[in-house]
Amino acid sequence: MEGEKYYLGFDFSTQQIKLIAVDDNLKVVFEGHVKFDTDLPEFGTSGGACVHDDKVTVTAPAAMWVKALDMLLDQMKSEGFDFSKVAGISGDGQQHGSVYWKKGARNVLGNMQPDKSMYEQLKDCFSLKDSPIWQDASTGSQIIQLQDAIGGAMELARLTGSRGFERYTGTQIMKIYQTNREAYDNTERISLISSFAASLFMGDYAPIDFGDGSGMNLLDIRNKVWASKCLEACGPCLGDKLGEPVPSKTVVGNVSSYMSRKYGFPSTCKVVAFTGDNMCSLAGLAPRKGDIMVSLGSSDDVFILLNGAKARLSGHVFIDATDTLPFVGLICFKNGSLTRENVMNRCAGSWKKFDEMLLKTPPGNNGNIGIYFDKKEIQPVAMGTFRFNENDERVESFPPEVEVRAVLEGQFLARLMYAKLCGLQIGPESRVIATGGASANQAILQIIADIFNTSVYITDVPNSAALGGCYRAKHALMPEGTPYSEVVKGLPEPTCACKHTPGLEKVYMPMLERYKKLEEKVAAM
Ligand code: XUL
Repeated sequence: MEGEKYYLGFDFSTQQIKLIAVDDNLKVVFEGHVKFDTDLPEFGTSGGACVHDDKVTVTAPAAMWVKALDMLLDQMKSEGFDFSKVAGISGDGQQHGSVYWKKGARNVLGNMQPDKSMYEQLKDCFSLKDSPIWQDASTGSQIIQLQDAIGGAMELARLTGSRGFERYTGTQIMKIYQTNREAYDNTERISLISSFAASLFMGDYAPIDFGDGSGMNLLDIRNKVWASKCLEACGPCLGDKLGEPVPSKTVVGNVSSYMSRKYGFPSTCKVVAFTGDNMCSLAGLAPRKGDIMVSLGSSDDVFILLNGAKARLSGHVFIDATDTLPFVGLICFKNGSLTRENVMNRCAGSWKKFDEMLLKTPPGNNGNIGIYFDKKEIQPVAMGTFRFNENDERVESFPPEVEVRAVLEGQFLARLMYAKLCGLQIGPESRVIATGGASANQAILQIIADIFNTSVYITDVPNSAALGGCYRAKHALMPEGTPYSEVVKGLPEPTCACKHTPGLEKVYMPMLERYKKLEEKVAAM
């Protein structure tokens, strides 16, 4: 292809499809989105999802995603986007969700006619109209069955990177096999939402990539093949229905003739494997080795790049989609900003006052430790507020200035403790990169720096998942062996927001040990 080239990144997230197009210098040249609830109200979703009567089954209609992509591409066309410049497409999907293509669907997918929409042609191609998504929590009994078949939760974590989780695809598939045998038998291919999205561009079944494949409890993450014991436990002939998984950097095919004829993509335009939203978002943030990504949102997420995968019952290990290091560790904490905000409202009334009150107590809070789980926490599985004095005795309340420090210190000691359990080693190269709403709060950043004993940087990359899709598309089209860092080298660097206070490790390291014991106590309560 001569002249200017574009790379497209599509983020099939829970609430919308977001698209970003960049040029060869990674400059954003076009953005678009379709929001499911408001742009496609006929599907009746709320936040892109349908919660069933039992409250734990959560699905989204697969046909809605097809219609949304039609709408987005039509919108790009009508706004004059020049599809002929697109050299590569990649993207991501909300993790764990699965799409069930019925027998004969491959044929329809490969022979779509440009005078009709994809929706018209594909809407009846799904053996299960409602795809389970990551918010589903209905597979408790299947988790027990899968873990029993593999030899326990720890063995499942060793093999696949995570113990059984309700949203993980393997047990979702097992549930469909057990409760809707007809749909299972009538399915010729099971895609993840990511590989389903890539399939729409290719006009054929795109393979599942290693990154998103690691969120299924089905992939042997060290040998990068389906774990046969897991497949057997979840459903008959499952390997055939899933197809072979591939590295995330794989060019899975060219765009379909439908895409070229209808929108004017060059027939040589490459489709690069789509991956999970978390891995793609990480690709958009372009971390370097040694970075600890701390996303401070309604939940807090900690991502670390790892050389090896340790088996643990908390957190998740995924295969890295950028090949910067072999693995990515992800630990998700349900009690993030909202919990901090509750304490702020109760004790200070404003963030300004909260910051002032924080200065009234020294780092280490004179030995007081608080654990605040307003919502049922993921690790440990516990709920409630637990306050301990310097003698590790449980107390009913703290003075307000102690409470404001306790919520932050408790939360970030937990983040550090679980990151270490996941394999985090802090060295001279390490830095914390903070993102998300609360990364604007300097006092919070200082506590993170002091607890992690390293500098904290901030970066603001809206739509990092869609951008990660663009960068990954470009990466896959570069000569074999080009490191990902080469693709993203021109991007703005995160800025240093604060340095750690020398000497405070003497306060926080013993406190981390105490926190660990107190949390164990809380988990056993
Ligand atoms: C990760 C997870 C969510 C979804 C939706 O394990 O379930 O982050 O990927 O964003």
